[in-house]
Amino acid sequence: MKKRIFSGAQPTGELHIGNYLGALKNWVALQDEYESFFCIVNLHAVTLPQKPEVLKQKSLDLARIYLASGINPEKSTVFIQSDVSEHAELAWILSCVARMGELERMTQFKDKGKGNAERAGVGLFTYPILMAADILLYQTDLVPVGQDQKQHLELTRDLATRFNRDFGETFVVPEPFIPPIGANILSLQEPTKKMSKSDENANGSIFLLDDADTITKKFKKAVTDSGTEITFDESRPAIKNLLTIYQLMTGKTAEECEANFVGKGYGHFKTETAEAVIEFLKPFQQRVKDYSDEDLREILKTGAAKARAIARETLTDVYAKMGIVGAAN
Ligand code: AQP
Repeated sequence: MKKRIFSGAQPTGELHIGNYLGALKNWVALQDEYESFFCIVNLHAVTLPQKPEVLKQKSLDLARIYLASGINPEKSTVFIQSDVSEHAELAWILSCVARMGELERMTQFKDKGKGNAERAGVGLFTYPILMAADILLYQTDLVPVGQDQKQHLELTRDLATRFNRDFGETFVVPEPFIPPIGANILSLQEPTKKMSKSDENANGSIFLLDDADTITKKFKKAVTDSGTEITFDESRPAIKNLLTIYQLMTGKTAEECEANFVGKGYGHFKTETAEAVIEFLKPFQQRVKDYSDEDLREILKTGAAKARAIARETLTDVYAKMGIVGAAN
């Protein structure tokens, strides 16, 4: 039997090359080896305010991005989170297993709640519990994510272990898969923080659907460090970030990348990196046009049916172990 992977992205804003390099690229690479579940996590999206019509369309658009990235619906199960209500049910159960103190330590809540816990939504606070439910429902072995999700994964493991200890062996305790390169692509404008969909400064992110002109302009405006050398130097995060993007887009080794820019200036480096990104995104942007909303709905319906069957099996086991048995069954 193949081992399982589960991962997802929120249908909020525009996906950027950080999402692709940190997550989607690895999903595509792993889907042959693993039984794969890729979810569009629209219940996570509403932890921050969303416009209903936009959220609806974005959910379909994200499915389109998954497929254009190379997710094959014949091999992988692609579905929308809200189509499988077991996610919300298990999240409730796990919220009775999690501790306040554990959630208070989550740095993403501190960032997204802007340090104002009084005003932040409760859903934003319990977001990692819903994420744990997403993963544990499918008895997931491996979770391919970017660096920013590592802490949430650790909480997922803790909740699974605690539940197994208290109620008997129920959940597979999942392992994270965080790529050695590309797990934390930084903003082009503020290279101390990650590239982000919700960044107010759009120049910080290269979106997967940006046109060539926009990409060129964003790289031209990218912040650099002092000095002139173009090397993978930890102490110069802006240059290291641009070089990492160049490396992942061209498939060159680190040595080849550094050698390529010996004696060249930042202007040349930015132009060549922009060109590499534009070239890389060209076929992807073409493939995005291949799927109609109708095609996507069919794929998502099939995916949800398959996901639901597995999710229900896990939840039935959880309820039985906890003695949650209604009069109807
Ligand atoms: N900058 C990044 N570098 C590498 N990986 C990243 N991921 C996100 N940002 C980077 C990974 O992309 C996957 C899907 O992310 P998400 O939709 O759950 O959104 P997020 O993690 O909250 O980050 P975003 O895309 O920047 O959105 P906002 O602005 O809403 O926070 C995840 O595996 C994530 O690790």
